[in-house]
Amino acid sequence: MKRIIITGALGQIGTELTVKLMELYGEENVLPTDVHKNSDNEMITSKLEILDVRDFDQMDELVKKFKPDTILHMAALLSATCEKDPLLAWDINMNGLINALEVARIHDLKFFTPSSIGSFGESTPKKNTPQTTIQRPNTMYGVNKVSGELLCDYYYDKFNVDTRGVRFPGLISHIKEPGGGTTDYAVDIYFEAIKSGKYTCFLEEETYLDMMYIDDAIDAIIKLMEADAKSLSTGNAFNITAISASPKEFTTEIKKHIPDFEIDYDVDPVRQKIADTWPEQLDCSEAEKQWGFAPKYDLEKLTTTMLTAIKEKYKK
Ligand code: AKB
Repeated sequence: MKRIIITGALGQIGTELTVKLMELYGEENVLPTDVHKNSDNEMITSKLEILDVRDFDQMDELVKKFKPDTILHMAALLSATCEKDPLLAWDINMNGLINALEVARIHDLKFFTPSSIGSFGESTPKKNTPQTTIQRPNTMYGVNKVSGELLCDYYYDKFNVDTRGVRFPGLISHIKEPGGGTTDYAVDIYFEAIKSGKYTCFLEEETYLDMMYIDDAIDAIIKLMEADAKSLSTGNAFNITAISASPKEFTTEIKKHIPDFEIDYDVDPVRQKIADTWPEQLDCSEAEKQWGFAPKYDLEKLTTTMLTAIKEKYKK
């Protein structure tokens, strides 16, 4: 990657990814885009171009002007939001994706887009979930993610577009909060632990899901995009994860820092139903073997990092 355009640059992943890319590749070589400009991150907003990913002409125009060699397509609605408005989810997630793939085909760009643990379903093996396995999700988000994986494979086979991607677990960050995801509790719990010392969780205490700290997620994107194509059997939809944990385990870890921290449960049936169809622990051996995926944060290190950073934020 030398010159990069990003969609969804103000989203949960996009915000930190854009900053990291600007540091690594130079601010002048990164073009952040999003559908709005509401952020206090000057580094991003000063360069940001407004782009609705459903508008192919607008995307094509920006690519013609900026002349990137890579597009990182991050703009998407998350799982719980998709269930509220499935047609809007299809419109943004699928039409946005095919537009990004088309500009990649026409302008010969390297391409990245994230899939998710949401691409799996009830009939998928829950533990040690293989790289290639049953994918029959029953959520609109899952349908979008599986379709997206197939579309990326299609563009790779049919048009030789260098499409790459990973299946992300729940991502945890203290800089930008997620919006509308099923795994969002794993971010909220840290903020509430610092703000009020208690948290009401919307998933059941024994619900295990894959999770990862945002720095590991961003390293994974960059590592995969920089990997030699010859070492990859497929570029798409690699399983990756760092932590498999439940709300109860997050609580135990937080209590080591804040012994009086309290949790109770008010389960949201929509998000619980989604979580119950997702795996508990992905097998990441293909990502490890093919491009050296190696996350650095376990639950202990993640918890110390999150609590320290959030405490600092609220001191100001
Ligand atoms: C969500 O919960 O929707 C996302 C995801 C796991 O894809 N964080």
